[in-house]
Amino acid sequence: MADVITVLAGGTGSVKMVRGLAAQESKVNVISNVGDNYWLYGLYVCPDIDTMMYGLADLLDQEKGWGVKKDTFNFLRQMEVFGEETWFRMGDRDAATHLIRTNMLKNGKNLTDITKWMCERFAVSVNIIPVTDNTIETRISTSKGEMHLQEYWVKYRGRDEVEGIQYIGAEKARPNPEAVNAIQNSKLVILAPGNPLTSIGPMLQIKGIKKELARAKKKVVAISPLIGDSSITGPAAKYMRAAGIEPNAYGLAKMYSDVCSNIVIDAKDKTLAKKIRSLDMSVYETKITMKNKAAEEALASFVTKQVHA
Ligand code: FO1
Repeated sequence: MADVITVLAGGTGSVKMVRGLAAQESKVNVISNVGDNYWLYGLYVCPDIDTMMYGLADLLDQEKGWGVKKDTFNFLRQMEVFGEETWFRMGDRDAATHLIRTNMLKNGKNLTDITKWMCERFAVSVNIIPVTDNTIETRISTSKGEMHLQEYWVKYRGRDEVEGIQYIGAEKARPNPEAVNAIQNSKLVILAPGNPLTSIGPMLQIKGIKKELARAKKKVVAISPLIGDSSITGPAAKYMRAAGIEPNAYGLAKMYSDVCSNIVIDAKDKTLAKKIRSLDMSVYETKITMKNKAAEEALASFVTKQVHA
């Protein structure tokens, strides 16, 4: 099998994982979540694609985990003058990405080709593939009603109890043929340490993707984004509880057990290993937090060298 690695990705943990892999592997594909894409001011924002692109181009605001570093917010300030809502902090340079993407979409290009073109402009050599060119929208139900993920998480700061998660459009979405090819032609497929419900979950709802992963299960490895019953960053544990999934590495393994035969968990979670093995999964233990570049590369190297897919 070709020496290619494919990562299903969404969010900042995924960026760290991919950066670590790209530092040592010659060919890395990223299949990106599109469920949190969001229309704002007539612009199409693709947070997971952009965070990955900026992260690999060394443009990412590392502190926030999204947006362009040292960006300015003049456009947003002017939108406020015009009476628009400004809870979604779109920076000026970031806005250029959304504007050009939206124009290209209006001119008939698809998200796959636009992303490829943008990666070239940003000199990103990792191949970022949107999981589908169709629309999927992750929506969150709360006691206050149901809303887009960005509204729940950014506008209302994830305050309310989550009652349910829906992936509108996922059922009918066609898998990106490039994503299917990438899964088939890789020696290893990694489910990145992203939120299992809102970053990786929407992609697993696409039948063609789930089927392809299930077929390739032996070479699929998930990296846990949790230590104990908490997420390393973000609200993964909260969404897992809401979906009735045990918020720990075992719950994650069970959720992924149809599509994955290997899981990397934190050494602190080693007491869960036996229970996870009962799901017919191989368990690998190491340090999964990635606080700096050395830690990103160490985890990537552990995964590529230790996981016997
Ligand atoms: N997250 C926030 O918490 N606040 C923001 O104002 C915000 C703006 C933003 C702009 C562009 C972009 O690509 C991402 C942005 N994010 C923001 C992150 C985003 O809401 C989510 O964290 C991701 O969708 C989760 O993967």
